[in-house]
Amino acid sequence: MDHYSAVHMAANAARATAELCALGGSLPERAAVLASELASNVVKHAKDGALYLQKSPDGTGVQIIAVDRGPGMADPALCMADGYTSTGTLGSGLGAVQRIADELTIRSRPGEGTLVCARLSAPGTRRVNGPGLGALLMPAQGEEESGDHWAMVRTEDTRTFAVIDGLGHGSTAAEASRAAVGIFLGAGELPLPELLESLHVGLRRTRGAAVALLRQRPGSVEHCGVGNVRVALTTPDGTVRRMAPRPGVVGWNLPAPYVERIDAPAGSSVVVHTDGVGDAWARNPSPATLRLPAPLLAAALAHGHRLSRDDATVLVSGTTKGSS
Ligand SMILES: [Mn+2]
Repeated sequence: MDHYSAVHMAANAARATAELCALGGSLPERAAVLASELASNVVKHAKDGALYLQKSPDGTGVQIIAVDRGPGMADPALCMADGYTSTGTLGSGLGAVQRIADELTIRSRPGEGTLVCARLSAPGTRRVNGPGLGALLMPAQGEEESGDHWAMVRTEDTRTFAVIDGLGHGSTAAEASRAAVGIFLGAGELPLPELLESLHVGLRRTRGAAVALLRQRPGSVEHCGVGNVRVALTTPDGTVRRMAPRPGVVGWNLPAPYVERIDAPAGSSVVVHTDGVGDAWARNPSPATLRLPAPLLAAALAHGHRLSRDDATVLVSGTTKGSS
């Protein structure tokens, strides 16, 4: 695709996504400008680049993620000053992106590429994403609808997540995972084993699903999962600790729910993904990858390890000292 049509398509898709996310006024147009600036950088300078346009994790707006393996920027802050041009024009346009976005997270490494997450929120919405929450959901190639879903219930210092992979893919899988989200949102403060039992009862008439439930508090994380949704805790010093689910299918055969609770040091992140993302990343990840802010770690895993024949969801929730 030529440069002009790729950028044009990105702008149109961003405008449409913003409208779907119920953003009004000038926001769809601002989303279009964000997407065209980011797409333009990817098309001009990068290889293996992509733009992901989705609802922000807290549902208050739209997020635009740009991923590439291009030349990278030595100094993203400098590139944001309008008028700055590096060799070529990599980074020009980022000044506009910074002015327009409500929240902007960028990491770039010369020779490796650039990750950008720009978010726009509806006016007056309490922004709860923060850089501490990242999520990407991608339907299998050729499917309109994802059979994966995820949801979050928050209280003051606790985040509870459900990540659901409806069996198979397409609309019947989506039916199971949507039902699970509905039940979860109404019961998200229950102890995790009871929550899993409720999901099991509620999914009996569906195809069933793999489900990971996580409860994240300052200093700790609990996991209760059945079926193949992968969960790991990553720390800034480069360790990855996996938390194992029980085999089974929620809605069909539920093993006795088992809760694993582990300490989560400050700066660690909970990483959850369905099997539409390969788990090879967890074997030998670079420390630079594990230090990425949550929205960008989600993007790097989703873009770099996606298996396009299945629905794919990646959720990353960071921890900060004493806060959620
Ligand atoms: Mn799957």
